[in-house]
Amino acid sequence: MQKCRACDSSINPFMSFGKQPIANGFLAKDQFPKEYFFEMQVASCPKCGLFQLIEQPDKEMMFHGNYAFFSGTSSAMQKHFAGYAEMVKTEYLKEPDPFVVEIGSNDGILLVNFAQAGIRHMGVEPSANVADVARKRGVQTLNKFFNRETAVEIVAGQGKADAFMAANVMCHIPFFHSVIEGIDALLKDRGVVIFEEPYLGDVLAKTSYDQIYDEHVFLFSLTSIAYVFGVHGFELVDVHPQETHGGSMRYVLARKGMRPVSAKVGQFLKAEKDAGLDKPETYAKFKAACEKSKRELTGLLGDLKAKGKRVVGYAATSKSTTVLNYCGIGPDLLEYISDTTPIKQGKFSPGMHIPVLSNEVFAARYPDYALLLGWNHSREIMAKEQAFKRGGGKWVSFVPTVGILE
Ligand code: DWN
Ligand code: SAH
Repeated sequence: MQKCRACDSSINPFMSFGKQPIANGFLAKDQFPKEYFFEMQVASCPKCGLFQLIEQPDKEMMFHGNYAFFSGTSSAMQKHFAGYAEMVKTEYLKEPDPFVVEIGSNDGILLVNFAQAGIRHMGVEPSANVADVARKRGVQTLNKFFNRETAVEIVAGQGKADAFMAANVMCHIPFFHSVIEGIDALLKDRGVVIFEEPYLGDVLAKTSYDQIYDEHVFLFSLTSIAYVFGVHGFELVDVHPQETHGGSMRYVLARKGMRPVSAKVGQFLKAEKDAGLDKPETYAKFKAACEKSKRELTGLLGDLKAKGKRVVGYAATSKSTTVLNYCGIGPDLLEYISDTTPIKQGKFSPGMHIPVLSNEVFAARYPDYALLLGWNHSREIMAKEQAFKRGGGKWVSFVPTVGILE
C-alpha cells in the first residue's frame, strides 16, 4: 500500500499510463539504449483529495542545465504573465519597497515585469540554462531548488517577502511540506502566496490526461490545496480560474485570519464536491475516458495512414510524451513533430523517438494533417498557421474529444 505524499493516508493507484520516459528528455540516437523509463501510475487520496503520481523520477533527471522548456516560446503566455504581474502589483504590493519571490521562474517570463518596474525580486530556478536567459534579461535568479533552506538563505540576504509567486511549478515538487515551510519562513506576516497550476477539475472534465507526466507529480484542486496549506496555518483567500494550459486555477493564500476570504472560495469548494472530485467513481470514469480517447486516436491515425496521408505532430510539448507513449504513437504514424524550440530540434521525442524538426520544415512542405499536440496554444497556433489550412491542411485534435477540426 502506498502513502499519500501530503497526509500519509493509504492510497491505491486507480490506473497506469504504462512505461513513460522523462517528458522533456528529447534525445539523440546514440542515447536510445540508455533511455530511462518508469511506470506512471496515478492515485487520488481519499482523505485530502490530492491527485498524485505514485512514482516520480529524481528531480535532477528532470531539471538540469539542458532543460528543454523555455516559457517565452509562446507570445500568448508572455501577455498572460504581464497580466499576472499587474494583478499582483495592484492588489498585493501596497507597502513601500516591496520584495517578491518566484520559484520555477524559468527564463524570467513573469519576473521581467517586476525587474522592469524596478521592484525588488528574486527568482529561484534549478535549471541553469533557462536561469541564464532570465539573468541576461536583468532578472535576479538563484540557481537552486526551492525548499526551506533556500527560503532561509533568501531572507538572510534580502529580508522577508511581501509575495511568494509561482506558476506551473508547485505541482512539480514532491516535498510539498518543505516548500510550505519555506514559504512560511520567507513571508512577512501579511504576505501572500499566489500560484497557478493546471486544475484537476479541467483535466477530468476534458480528459486532458496529457497533463499527467513525470514533472507533474500533483494535480491540484481547492480541496487539496486548502488541506495541505491548512496544516501550516495558511488559508485560501481567493481563487481565479484561468484558460492557460487548458484550464488552470490561480490560488491566493495568506496566514489564517490575516486577510478577508472571498466568497468564491466556498463556491468553488462546493463545485468540487458537486463534480464528485472526492468520489472513486469519478476516477473510474476518467480512466474509461482515457482508454476511449486512446482507442479513438490510434484508430483515426491508423485510418489516415491506411489512406496514404502525410501526418505530422505539431509542438513537441511535455504533455505529448504521455499521449505518444500511452497510445503507442511512433514515427510510423507521425512523420515528425514540428517545434520552435532550438534545443529540441534535430533530436527525437522521448520514448517513441519521433524526429523533432523546425517549423520551417513544416512550412516548406505542408503535410495533409497535423496532430495538435500543443492544443492549449490552439488560438496562437491557428492564428499563425493559416496558410496550412488554406492549402487544404487539417488539424487532428484529441482534447476534449478526438476528431478532425473543421
Ligand atoms: O508545467 C509546465 C508547462 C508550463 O510548460 C512544464 N512542466 C513544462 C511545459 O509543458 P509543455 O511542454 O507541455 O508546455 P507548452 O507550453 O504546452 O508547450 C510548449 C512547446 O510547444 C514548446 O516546445 C514550443 C512548442 N510550440 C510550438 O512549436 N509552436 C509552442 C507554440 C505556442 C507554437 O506556436
Ligand atoms: N513558471 C514557468 C515555468 C514552468 S516549468 C511557466 O509557467 O512557464 C517548471 C519550472 O520549475 C522549470 O523551469 C523547473 O526547472 C522549475 N523547478 C522544478 N523544481 C523546482 C523547485 N523545487 N524549485 C524551483 N523551481 C523548480
